[in-house]
Amino acid sequence: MADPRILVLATGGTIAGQAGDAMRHDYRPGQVGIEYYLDQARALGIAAQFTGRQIANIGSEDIDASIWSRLHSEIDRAMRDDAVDSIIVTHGTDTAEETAFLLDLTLPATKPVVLVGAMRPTDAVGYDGMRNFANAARVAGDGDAAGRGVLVVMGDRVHSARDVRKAKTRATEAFRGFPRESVAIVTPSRLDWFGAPWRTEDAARLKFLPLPEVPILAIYAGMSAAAAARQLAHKPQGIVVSGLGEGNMPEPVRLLLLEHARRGALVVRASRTDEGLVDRLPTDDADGFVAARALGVPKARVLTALLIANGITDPAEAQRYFDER
Ligand code: DAS
Repeated sequence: MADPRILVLATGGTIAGQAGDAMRHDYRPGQVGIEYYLDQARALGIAAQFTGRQIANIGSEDIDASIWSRLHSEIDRAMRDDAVDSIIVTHGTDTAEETAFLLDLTLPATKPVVLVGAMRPTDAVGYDGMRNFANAARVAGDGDAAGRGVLVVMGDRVHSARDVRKAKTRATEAFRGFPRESVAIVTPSRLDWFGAPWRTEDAARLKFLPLPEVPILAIYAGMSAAAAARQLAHKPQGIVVSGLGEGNMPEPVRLLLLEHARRGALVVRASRTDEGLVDRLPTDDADGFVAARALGVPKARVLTALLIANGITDPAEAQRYFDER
């Protein structure tokens, strides 16, 4: 079988970072270009034909709409290009979950799209980027990787874009998944999937459109409605509540959010806790609220903004997108 033809789109991050001193914690993301790891990948003898394109070279804390737009159009085009079998995106880890989920929602699942990063810069003792990249190439080149949407490969695990989040600040196994911890285990020499592809439809679920601002209302013990009102004074089209427990909030804050829902804002109850389903409450129907279900706050915000951009602001219709897997 011919080697897979993999398009690699680089955006920067620690996988392309340098500390200048292997023993120092300090480093700068986005210091080396894409050829750095394509040369290493070729030297390792990874069985793939790589084509590289530098989209950006930033810390992913600086990812923005223009980079997302470039990434989306490059991948959408590659999906239709017979000379490309799969796509790898190298990316910082801080916002990997948002980029992966945004692309997962707005691209077809006909070819593998694998996002990969690193927790240690290229010149650190124990640099993990090349192992992660070799793992990503193994996943991207696998005949069973299509039909799973965007995947994130970090720390010998393969996560689905919908499940994944960065859960640790510095460990090399920094990423977790919920409700599925991961969908495969991968090393440079082996790949074991935990189940069959689940994205049987090959169309994108939503259109990639400019995203409205959707603030996150972080609830804390003793929060007043006045404090919440000050953060929502600009009357946003959507609000994601980073709620207590299963998306709970003080009653005065709920009454305030009721007013925003009644003026047409899409109000989504998510949770500040690490993991757990936020299910619909009997009061949600009357309040016009949406329950985030398995989505944590950052991805609930991505989906809420994308739904509004696509003109989906009816709570019942929006709920269906949060209920999907
Ligand atoms: N520099 C941060 C980023 O680009 C961290 C990283 O890449 O791991 O997201």
